[in-house]
Amino acid sequence: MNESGQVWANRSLDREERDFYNLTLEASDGAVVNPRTATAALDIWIDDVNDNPPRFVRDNFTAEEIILSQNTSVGTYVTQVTSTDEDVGTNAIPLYRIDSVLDMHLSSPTHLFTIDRYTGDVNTSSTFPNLTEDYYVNVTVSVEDAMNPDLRLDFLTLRIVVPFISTNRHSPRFPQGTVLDSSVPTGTRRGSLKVRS
Ligand SMILES: [Ca+2]
Ligand SMILES: [Ca+2]
Repeated sequence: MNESGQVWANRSLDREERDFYNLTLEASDGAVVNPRTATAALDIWIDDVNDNPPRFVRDNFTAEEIILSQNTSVGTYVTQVTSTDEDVGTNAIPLYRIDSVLDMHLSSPTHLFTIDRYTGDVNTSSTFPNLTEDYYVNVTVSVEDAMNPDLRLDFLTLRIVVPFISTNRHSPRFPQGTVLDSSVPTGTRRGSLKVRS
């Protein structure tokens, strides 16, 4: 503070570090003998600057696979991605997008999933193709700062697995030449009969 009462910051202030200061100001008449003083309180709140990008919360996704049924219908909820932003208010609004989709055949079935830009909800938007083996697809989503798209994007890859389940279309049958005889002698030991399906 200078002699005219103007208050200055000695260094840059960061709301994320500290958002409130309570200063006590003292004025003196400068008398050598019996100086008279007065005090006043000054509260200072630090406004936020949008200087932090949103970052994905990764705890649930770093190592886990999301397993979906082969018969999953269109519009099925898959998961919700979330993020944090050290800023506050409108400076902390995230926008989500699907950045890329890549399956095990190195094709890009972008039609399979959608993401809600505001909530981060991921849903299916198509049925899965007919499978002959387990199907793996990586869905990479991105998040950006809604009010400052120049800030760095963050990315998160969801690993989705659709297990192949064989349809059981054949009834079991006995091997050719098997003779079925219901007249089993008393005392015959319990055994087993192999069938093929
Ligand atoms: Ca800030
Ligand atoms: Ca921000």
